[in-house]
Amino acid sequence: CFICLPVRSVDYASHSVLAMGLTSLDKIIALQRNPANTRNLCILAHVDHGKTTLADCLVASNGIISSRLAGKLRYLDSREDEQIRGITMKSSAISLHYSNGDQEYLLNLIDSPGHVDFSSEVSTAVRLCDGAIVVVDAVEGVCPQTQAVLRQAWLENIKPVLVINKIDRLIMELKLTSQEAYTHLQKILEQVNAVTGSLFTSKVLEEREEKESETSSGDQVYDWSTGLEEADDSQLYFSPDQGNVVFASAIDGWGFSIQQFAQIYSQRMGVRAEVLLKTLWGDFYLNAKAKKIMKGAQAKGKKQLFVQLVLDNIWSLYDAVVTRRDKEKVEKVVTSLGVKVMARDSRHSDPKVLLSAICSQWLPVSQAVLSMVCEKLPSPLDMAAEKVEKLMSVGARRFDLLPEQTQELKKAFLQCSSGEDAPAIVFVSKMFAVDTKALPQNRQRPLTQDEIAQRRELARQRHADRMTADQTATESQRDLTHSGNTSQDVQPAGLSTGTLNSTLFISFYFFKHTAEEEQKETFIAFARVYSGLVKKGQRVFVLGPKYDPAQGLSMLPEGCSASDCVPEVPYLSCCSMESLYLLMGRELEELEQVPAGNVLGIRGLEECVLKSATLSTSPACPPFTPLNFEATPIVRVAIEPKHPSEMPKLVRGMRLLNQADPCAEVLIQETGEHVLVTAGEVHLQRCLDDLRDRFAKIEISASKPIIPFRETVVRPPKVDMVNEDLGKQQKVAIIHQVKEEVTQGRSSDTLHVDPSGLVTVTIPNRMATVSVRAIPLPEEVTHLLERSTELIRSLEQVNMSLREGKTVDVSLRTMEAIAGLKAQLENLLQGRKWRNAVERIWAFGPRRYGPNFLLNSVEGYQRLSVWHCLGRGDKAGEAGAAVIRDFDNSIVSGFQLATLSGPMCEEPLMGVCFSVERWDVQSSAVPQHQDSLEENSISHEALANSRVEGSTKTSSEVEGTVAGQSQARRRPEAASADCYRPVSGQLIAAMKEACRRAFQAQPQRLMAAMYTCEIMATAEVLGRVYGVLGKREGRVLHEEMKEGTDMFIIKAVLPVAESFGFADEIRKRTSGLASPQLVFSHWEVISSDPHWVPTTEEEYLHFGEKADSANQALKYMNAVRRRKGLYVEEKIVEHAEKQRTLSKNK
Ligand SMILES: Nc1nc2c(ncn2[C@@H]2O[C@H](COP(=O)(O)OP(=O)(O)OP(=O)(O)O)[C@@H](O)[C@H]2O)c(=O)[nH]1
Ligand SMILES: [Mg+2]
Repeated sequence: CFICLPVRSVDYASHSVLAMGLTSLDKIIALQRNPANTRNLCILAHVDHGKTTLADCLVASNGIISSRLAGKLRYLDSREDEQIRGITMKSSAISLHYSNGDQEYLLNLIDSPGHVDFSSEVSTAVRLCDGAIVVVDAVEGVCPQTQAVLRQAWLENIKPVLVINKIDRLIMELKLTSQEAYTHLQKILEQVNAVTGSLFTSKVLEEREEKESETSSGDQVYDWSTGLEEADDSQLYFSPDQGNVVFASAIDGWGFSIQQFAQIYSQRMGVRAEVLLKTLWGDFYLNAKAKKIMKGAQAKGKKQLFVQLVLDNIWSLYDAVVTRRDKEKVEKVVTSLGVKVMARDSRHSDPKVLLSAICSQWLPVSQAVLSMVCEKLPSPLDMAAEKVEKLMSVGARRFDLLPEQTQELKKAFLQCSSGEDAPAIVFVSKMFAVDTKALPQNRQRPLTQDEIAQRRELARQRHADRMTADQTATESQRDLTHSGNTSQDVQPAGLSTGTLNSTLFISFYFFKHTAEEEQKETFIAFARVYSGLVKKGQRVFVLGPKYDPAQGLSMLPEGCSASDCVPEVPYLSCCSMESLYLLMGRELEELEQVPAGNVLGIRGLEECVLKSATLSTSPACPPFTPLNFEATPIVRVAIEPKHPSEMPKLVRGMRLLNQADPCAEVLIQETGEHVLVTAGEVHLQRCLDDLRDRFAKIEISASKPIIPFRETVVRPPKVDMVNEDLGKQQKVAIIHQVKEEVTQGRSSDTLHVDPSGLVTVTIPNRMATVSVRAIPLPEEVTHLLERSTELIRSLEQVNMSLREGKTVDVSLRTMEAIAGLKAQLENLLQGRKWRNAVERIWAFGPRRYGPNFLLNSVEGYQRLSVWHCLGRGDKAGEAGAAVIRDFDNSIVSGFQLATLSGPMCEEPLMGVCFSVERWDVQSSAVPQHQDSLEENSISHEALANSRVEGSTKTSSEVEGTVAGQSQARRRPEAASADCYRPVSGQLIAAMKEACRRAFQAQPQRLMAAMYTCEIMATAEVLGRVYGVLGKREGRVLHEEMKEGTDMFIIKAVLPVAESFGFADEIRKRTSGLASPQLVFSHWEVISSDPHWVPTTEEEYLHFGEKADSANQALKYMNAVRRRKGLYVEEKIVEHAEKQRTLSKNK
């Protein structure tokens, strides 16, 4: 970006920024009542493709900013750091007025950020809209975020239109001819359509599958194209002749759709506009002799109509004005176009000024874009029934199983009525903080005569008070100090009497002032009304994401409203909307009421809404489906105040930050650290700035980013570290060595490790033993489990409800997906080792849904499989050794704990199967009924005692699974029976120990989180990009040249651990030409063994005795251990040969 204006240096008042521009507030209020002419839309694109610049042009069309500044001001980037960095970091809305012919429209426009770190802000914007403008840079074409936003739009069922922006770059930078540019533009359209096409196909196929499974006929013939042919996709694609594409250069202020040119030329050429509309884009040419438009321009080597009639004009204008600066020609053009150019523009030293003065009158981009938006994007009245059902059915619940009253509400959505009897339904997609002083009610405005008089009177009185205070100062000095200490108890001045009056007034003032200081940020909900008319001060129900309308309706009296005193219902609360605002970019305008179909801001919800919520006057309303977030927060840092005494301020600040950001997570780790989790480096920086300047207002220090790792086991390697084939004998030797290490000195009478890696642990009172083996999972299985987290979670929920004897209303689709997962696992787990393994899966972990599993290989022990909800498992399986069944839960808990933090550096495990091969419990260990209660309580304690690294959230989750149902109750008699803890508690610990030892008996590896990134770079800087990637352990996946440009696109993966500062370094090394975006992609095993020591002569020679120079895994492991305060085994320098040689050489 070449124009960055720090906010402070821009004085908006002097640049004629008007809060409402040329449109009055009353006008907007009137327009709000007509949903047919309202459009809620957002601007989506890859980073830097020109969203905010385009928004500027649209905003300027309403006179809110001057059109000279459009594109330079970036009005909607209201934060200082947005202006400095030149990227948008939050989505913000503005309401615009547009008249098209005799129709007047209200456009609620939301500008969104394009940087991946802020993709959650895109989700919040997309949810509130019916349509979107997708912007694509004409040079860069479709980029990763372009695909991501198209997918998001698709998922939310919103309709997109396309703006191909920065066409000027094709002329000035790439220096393409108009013909080449046409081919280039065609390619871009193809790329965009390919993305939508693939989204559409996958949806049709999915629907067909659903239909088939519903009818489920025994048809064996598989016709892959069914559905695709019938489905109507004509509206789906972008094509200039459909009127859903605009070509633009937002920075120069021009843009057009082919409709405009069709109209211009139909008059000039005497051809019907409809004919031109169909032929202006495509392989048509003008046969001058025959005066006909003919097909086949390319074959005949003719210029396409689009090139001849449209592009050539623009190219010659740029040529005359910018390249040749040909005054005469320019004058001719100006007169022929009939535009007015001011003298100062034509004299300006920068020819671009003149250019944009001409173009923005000739082909104003706002006109082209806004008319396309009004014609092509749906109004709130056009909301599809499908979208409504999707919004209303949360998670796995089916729409037709919702209570009848709830299903009725669908009509309210579709009608979008603002009538008195329509229920109010509002969705809040995010909360944002504004400075309290900036709220309209606190804004400074000119004082009226009366107010001035009043103020004068007040000032006079204050002066008189001060005089009396001075007189009594000596007497009341003691009181002053006293009242200073107890200022909190002080009452307002008016309530007290006597000489204390003024001192009290002072301390009251002081108290009030600090309270105000604290409340500097006010939270405003970013929301949309879907039905009804919301009024200022109205009370509504706030429905949490877990609220169940069926439960709510049964518990609340009929016809009850939020203003009544309602009984307590889970996940339901009441709140009043204190103020309603029209969102005008950086300004807010107060409103009395807002009808259905509009975007608005609401004050007064900060107590009941954390980040998003559904509000309604009807308790039958279900909470909306959660927002689709694309990014996973992955960068964690621990935060401390510079001065320890400011801890409370930090805690409060972090709470506010958590509320104000849709994606940031704030948690307190068990170690007591306050941890902030963000989506990436840029996001982290913004959160820290916010914390420092707005929410905590203290100096803070942030730790280095905490990089997550995973621990896993692998199959024994076949080659050694110098790539020599490990002979069978040697291999055995090495394994023995490892075995020895594991067992050395640690093996005791309660622990036995056999050479094959089977670990047997006996509990202290010798009542039970358990034997476990760790087996690496095939890579595809790990990936599958990782991808299916949500599904496994639903599976676990279903199983839980079945165990409790509840019925569950899961959609058919979810059950099918579960069956599909099972089939896929069966498919992947082939071979003797895995025979029947999928049926025998006991549990997933950690947290019951992680990418590891526990396998039941105990002979003669049959238990329900995790798949029993599918109904195919034989119920007879329940019979078996009843003795050990009682302790089933302990084994699972032990496994959960072991997978939550591994032995290498207490990070979670991944891709490990723990197979329980033997498990004996003596029958005398079976508790009496009463004991079982106590046991549970102790197992709870055992869990709490075992220190689990990770957030408190995770450890409490684990506790909840095991001990949630128990109550701590102790019976002294029982304790005397056994000096050890009761068996189930011991078994948890024993199982955890067994898993850890079994893990250590295998070759262990660390797994690193990997980012993928796409870097666009020119040939000259390519080498340097490779250099930076290589230095940071990155790997290039592929490299290709972008057609029609001299740019290379490199796709690479890079460990998260090496990514900090990567984007900056790349930018510096390539002088700003390449700027990568990092997206979390997957986990990858680091091939080096952190426990490796050289064993052969070659290895010794190659790596030296300590062998830690090349061991990246060891470095990572030790760094994590050090951070967690764990023991780090490090050899200190024993022989300082190196230094000696160095000094000799000198
Ligand atoms: N040459 C040219 N540059 C443009 C055009 N439109 C925008 N730009 C420049 O592209 C850069 C990015 O523009 P923005 O409008 O901030 O892009 P954005 O899409 O809002 O970026 P994010 O919000 O950060 O995703 C700025 O330097 C603009 O001046 C255009 O039509 N032509
Ligand atoms: Mg922007």
